[in-house]
Amino acid sequence: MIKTEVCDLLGIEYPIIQGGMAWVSDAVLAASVSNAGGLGIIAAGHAPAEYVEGEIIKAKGMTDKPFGVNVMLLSPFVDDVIDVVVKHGVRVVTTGAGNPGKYMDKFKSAECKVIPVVASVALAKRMESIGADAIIAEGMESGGHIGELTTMALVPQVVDAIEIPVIAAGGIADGRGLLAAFSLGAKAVQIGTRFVASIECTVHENYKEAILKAKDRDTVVSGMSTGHPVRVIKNRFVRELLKLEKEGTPPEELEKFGEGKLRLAAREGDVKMGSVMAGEISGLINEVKPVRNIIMDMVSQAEGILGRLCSQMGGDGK
Ligand code: TUI
Repeated sequence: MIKTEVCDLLGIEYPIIQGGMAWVSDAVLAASVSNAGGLGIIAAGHAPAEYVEGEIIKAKGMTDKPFGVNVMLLSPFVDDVIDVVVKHGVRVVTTGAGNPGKYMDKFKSAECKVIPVVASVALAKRMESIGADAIIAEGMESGGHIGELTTMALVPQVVDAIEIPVIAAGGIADGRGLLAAFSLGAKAVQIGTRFVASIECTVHENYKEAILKAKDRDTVVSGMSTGHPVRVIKNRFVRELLKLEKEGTPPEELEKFGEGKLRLAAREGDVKMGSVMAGEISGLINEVKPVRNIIMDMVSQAEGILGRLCSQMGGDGK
């Protein structure tokens, strides 16, 4: 029942796109999401092009359904990553942490759909004008690198400013969030944190545990002073980082302190001294579930709410 133009655009069954999370969104998670009817995404993060190429090949062996790659524009390997994406005929690219304008022609001539993540109306308009196929409007409830506006404020303003479909991201983990996103005018949602706490996600068990344990106020934003705000679950690492920031430590030193910390948490399971990037919605997530159940539960909860709302309004929803 919940089908939108984004499903047709991307050739997927449900309007649910998996977030491209560095060190988390690998071929296994992406193929699981695609096989369950959403759009799986492999995250390039800061990884070299050879890693991304390996994951693309692996995902092709695990699913016949479409999947995408998230290109993190701050990566030193961004040009090589894009060459690999184009070479392997990846159908969809999402971009993060910057303006993908200079790569647009390359994607377009490879018939690759481009869906930039934006945190402002201005960038959404610019992306539409240079040929983006859809836009992900990501609120600051999200984990990882974030903008300044909340999903509730950002999404309807982006929806009103552009014609192409808008995908809502940030703070969405169940059917209530999915339906709320539709109410704001979004045609799909991007889901990150909820998919980390899935059976198929290959991240270290300690990382999943940290999300399950987190309560409503357990995430914090570091990097406000350096212009690279990042939302993480509170731990010793971020307390030390925030202390250094408060003391006026130069940005290069702060960057050095943060280097390798996401990998440390996600792959090695050091959730005390690592960077546990996760969204504000972590407090809502209490169970590790199969990807398929996450998607089906979201869809059926949204349909149930919609049905009840319609009957409250006089039987046929009119
Ligand atoms: O990219 C993300 N989230 C991320 S990337 C990442 S990798 C990382 N690893 C270690 C340390 C720090 C980061 C972790 N999380 N989300 C997409 C996103 N893009 N959110 C916000 C934006 C954004 C912000 C400003 C996009 C464009 C923008 O402006 C660019 C411009 O030129 O106007």
